[in-house]
Amino acid sequence: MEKIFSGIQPSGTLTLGNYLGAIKQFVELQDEYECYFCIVDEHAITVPQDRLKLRNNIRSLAALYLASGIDPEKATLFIQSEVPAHTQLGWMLQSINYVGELERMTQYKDKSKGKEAVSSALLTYPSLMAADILLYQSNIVPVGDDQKQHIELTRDLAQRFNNRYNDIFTIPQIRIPKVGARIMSLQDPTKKMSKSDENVKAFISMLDEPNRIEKKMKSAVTDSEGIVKYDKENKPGISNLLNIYSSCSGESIESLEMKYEGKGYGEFKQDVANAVISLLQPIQEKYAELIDSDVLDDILDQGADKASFQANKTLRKAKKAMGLGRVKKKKK
Ligand code: ATP
Ligand code: LTN
Repeated sequence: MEKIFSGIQPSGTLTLGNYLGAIKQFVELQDEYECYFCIVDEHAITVPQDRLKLRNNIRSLAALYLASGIDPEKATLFIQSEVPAHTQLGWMLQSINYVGELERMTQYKDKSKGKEAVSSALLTYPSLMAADILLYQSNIVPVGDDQKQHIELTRDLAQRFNNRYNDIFTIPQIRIPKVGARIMSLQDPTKKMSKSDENVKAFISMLDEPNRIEKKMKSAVTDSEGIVKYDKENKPGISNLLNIYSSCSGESIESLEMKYEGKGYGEFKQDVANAVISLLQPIQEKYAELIDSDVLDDILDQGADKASFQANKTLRKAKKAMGLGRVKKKKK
């Protein structure tokens, strides 16, 4: 069975962008592939985090994965820092990852821009991400559009390692959803919707209450033309809302354009809000049942065991290929 790996950072409450770009496809894929879904807490600490908030975000992310439909009978759900092989292979991959290629990563450029203290982990983040993926011999990595560059680097690193040492790693392929791959900020539709955005009006959290969702939709930036039409260049706000509506409801963008012909933005925005609310409500109900349950801990414990077993197999091979550690002498 082909393998899948993907991760989400516990750097805030998940947004509608995370759901439509990532989790929604994870749920669809778990029936056909051996899946590993990870809460990448070691990636989150590449920028400063408050320790109590981080703890809460980790647990909340685990509950949201499950509430969205990840089935622990089918997929392995675990926390990155509970499987030490990730940082171990991450370090080894740093030794073949060039500073020049790391400095070219747009995520690094964006997150370090204008900051006085930039951690070295923010720069070497892609080596750890490559380790995440390669440890499980993943064939496919489902992610949103923003992660393309990191996956390309992962492929380069796997090939470099295989050529230089031994053929250990499977070369993974990226999988980007056809709709919903890049949900934009509601306040600046030229920027992606991000859970760590300082302006809370810019994103819809998966845990936002219905009236909050309505308010955020109403204040979403659009244009003054008054025509509901998909045109990414000239109407980025409306195009983003159409994309959200289509991803939530399953209706095509063309049929939505027809439905709103001659109608104003007010009615359109209200309907987008309703589509988002009906998508999120059942997830929020399940989340409320899960968040304080001990079932969650059992699932994460089992997930860490299963993941460690697979990850350690690959780690042993990679260490041997690089010449790390020792070969024990046979006892006489
Ligand atoms: P941060 O704001 O902390 O950088 P983020 O919200 O960008 O986080 P990640 O944890 O980095 O989210 O990403 C988790 C997954 O969600 C990735 O597969 C990513 O591609 C996807 N994703 C993130 N934002 C969006 C978005 N706006 N549209 C579609 N997919 C997204
Ligand atoms: N870098 C990703 C999160 C991430 C990931 C991964 C995604 C860490 N490790 C492995 C896919 C596979 C992000 O910032 N969205």
